[in-house]
Amino acid sequence: MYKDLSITVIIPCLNEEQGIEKVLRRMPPFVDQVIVVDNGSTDRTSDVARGLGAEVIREDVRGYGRAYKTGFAKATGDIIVTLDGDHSYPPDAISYLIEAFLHLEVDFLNASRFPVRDKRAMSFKHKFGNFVLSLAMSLLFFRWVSDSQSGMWVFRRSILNGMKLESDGMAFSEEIKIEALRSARVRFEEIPVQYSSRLGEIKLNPWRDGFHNLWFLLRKRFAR
Ligand SMILES: Nc1nc2c(ncn2[C@@H]2O[C@H](COP(=O)(O)OP(=O)(O)O)[C@@H](O)[C@H]2O)c(=O)[nH]1
Ligand SMILES: [Mg+2]
Repeated sequence: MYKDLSITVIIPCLNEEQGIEKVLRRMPPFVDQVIVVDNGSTDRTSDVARGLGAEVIREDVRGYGRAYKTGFAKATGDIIVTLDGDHSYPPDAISYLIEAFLHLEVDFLNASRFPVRDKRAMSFKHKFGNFVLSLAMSLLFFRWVSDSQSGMWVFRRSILNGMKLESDGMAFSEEIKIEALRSARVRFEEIPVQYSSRLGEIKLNPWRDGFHNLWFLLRKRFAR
């Protein structure tokens, strides 16, 4: 519990045995429920996560977005916090983010990785791709968002009811922000966190996922 609010943390994982151990060891004690959603990892991700007290959910259909939707269905907290299992987003920042969430009186808080302080954390290609996608999303949805691809969010679980979340893949990250931005009931803000280099192997395919996410934005904006 954090100030009378129950907190659920959800972490999608695909072969993150190294990262998930560090993430879970640094999980703040006030977190009530930690859910790790695994889509068929072939390493020890599930065992490590279970050993460190997380609830491990198995989802047979692959995909970042699919993993989140499965996790949301099992979440019980008033507030949901998300992050990657690769130890690139700081679990130590969870209390800071919840404080900002309460202080700013919002319903969805996006943790922006920019400006990136750790030079090894993100390549120029990734920064550039991110900038293009964030600019496109900002123009299409009339609201400046500096990190449309961030995987760390804090939001009220109740806002999920009004959301139409269709992506099963990496585009899920921008889709949930768009759904938050579009809803008149949902107050949206963004603040920076420190981003560092991931442990283990990257699952994102920059060109494929980058173009797919751009196409997804256009469809989401213009498809009826
Ligand atoms: N459950 C699940 N997790 C995934 C899948 N693809 C990626 N992830 C996890 O989602 C997070 C984001 O992926 P990552 O490779 O770090 O992408 P990046 O942070 O955008 O560079 C990591 O914790 C991955 O392990 C998937 O298909 N299923
Ligand atoms: Mg990552």
